[in-house]
Amino acid sequence: MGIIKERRKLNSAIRNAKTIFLMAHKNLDLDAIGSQIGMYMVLKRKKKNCYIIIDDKNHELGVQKILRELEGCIDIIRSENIEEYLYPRSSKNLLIVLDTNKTELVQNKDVLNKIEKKLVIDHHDLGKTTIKNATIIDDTKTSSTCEMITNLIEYYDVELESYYATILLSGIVLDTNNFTLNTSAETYYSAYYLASLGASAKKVQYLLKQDIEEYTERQKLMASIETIDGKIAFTKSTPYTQYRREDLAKVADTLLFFNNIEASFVVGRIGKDTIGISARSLGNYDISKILSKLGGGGDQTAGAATFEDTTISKVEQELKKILKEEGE
Ligand SMILES: [Mn+2]
Repeated sequence: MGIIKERRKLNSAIRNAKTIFLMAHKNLDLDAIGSQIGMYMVLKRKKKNCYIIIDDKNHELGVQKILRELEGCIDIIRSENIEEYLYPRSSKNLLIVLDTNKTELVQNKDVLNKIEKKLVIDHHDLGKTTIKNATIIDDTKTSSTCEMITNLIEYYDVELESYYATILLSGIVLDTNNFTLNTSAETYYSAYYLASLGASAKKVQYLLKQDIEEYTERQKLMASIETIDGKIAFTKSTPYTQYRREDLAKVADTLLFFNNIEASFVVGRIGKDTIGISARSLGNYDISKILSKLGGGGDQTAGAATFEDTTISKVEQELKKILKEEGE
């Protein structure tokens, strides 16, 4: 309930704002879009002018379904048109950044300069690139940004249609991998609260449904898992298949489910000349420390790195060298 303790920060940020923009990270997922939509509902109830900024051109299936189903119900704008929506007095505009606190990860960095007053609501670790000059509500003990927003909805007794409750629940289900990661009693309580508002578990499963071809491609990565010191799971793709970053991340998530595995690293091609690593840990391995040695980043439990003009096997060698040093 960290966000409730810090509600004064939230209230003082929104009190004087006439127009509020909500922006999340690039490659929206259900926690990002869910927290934006939930926050939109909280702010509408407070009679604020409110816009959701989305620049992504492609969306994952669940996000795509939500945006299609909510077409016309919420005001979504692209960042390039933001000038049309800004309140004339610049001090009356507020930007709320959700589900990330990192400058380089937001939908569009320029927006950070166009709006002076900023509030970050997030559950990831802070770091060197955390957005500057912003009020920050960051609760790393919470499963998801959707859980934080659910706390607000309950606290302010916001009337929420069941469909919106379902969207928030889907964000929690996604970020906890079906209540298996980062799940506390409060996470279950939030799920209970959303269910009491009519959230549908069946509809959540519909939003989380995967594309069968993408699933098959990811399974290929599961065919060549090796373990390092019995605790680290490693896998890599063939040079010929191109994956999306989130596919590598999903495989890294899955690898943590195996007995004794404490950390996972997945290497694959993510662009014509780009190789990516996605990594996860249960907490005993510091992913950000390991990946920063390769020019990547993240936090204790999750991170990624990107390499240009190299090969999968070279990246594999470099990574394994660092893992060996860490293990010594
Ligand atoms: Mn999240």
